[in-house]
Amino acid sequence: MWRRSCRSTETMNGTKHRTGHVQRTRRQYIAARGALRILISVALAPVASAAAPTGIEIDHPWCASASKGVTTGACYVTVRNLGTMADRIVGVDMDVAGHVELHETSIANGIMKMRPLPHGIEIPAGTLLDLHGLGYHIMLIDLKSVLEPGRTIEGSLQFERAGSRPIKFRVETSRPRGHSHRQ
Ligand SMILES: [Cu+2]
Repeated sequence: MWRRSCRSTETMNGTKHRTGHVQRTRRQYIAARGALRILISVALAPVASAAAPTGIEIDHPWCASASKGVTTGACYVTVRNLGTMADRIVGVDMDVAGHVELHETSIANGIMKMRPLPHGIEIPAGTLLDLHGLGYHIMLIDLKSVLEPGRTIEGSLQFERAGSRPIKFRVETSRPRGHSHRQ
């Protein structure tokens, strides 16, 4: 094991040294190209693994119903991270609204406040994130249509590691806890 790592270090140093020269023989050029190809495949490896299943499971995606004239809405989802590494929700896409944000609700001195979460929401490995239970919500701003109960709203959640996951939110009559997004 030690011998292998020692040898690979030597090879890397040797390649670095060769590519540092301006004038190279054809053989050296081919060797450098080969090294470059290996570097590219190493660089692509994390991207490939990010697209592979990461143990993210999505459960009960739903949006609160919103009648005609209402311009904002809220959607919720439960996410399980069954993987061995933390992941993070970094974005939400939903065509039903002009603008979509991840929000956190808090109540201070009896006044309800919402704040956007520009850095998303972390989901540590082996944990369950219930947006509804934690005071988080997906905020729909400038709703383009009525959210009638039973309707399916298509969208996607972007995860830092797991990538983009398509989601079908079902519109329900349940009201968001703590506050309403009705105006
Ligand atoms: Cu909000």
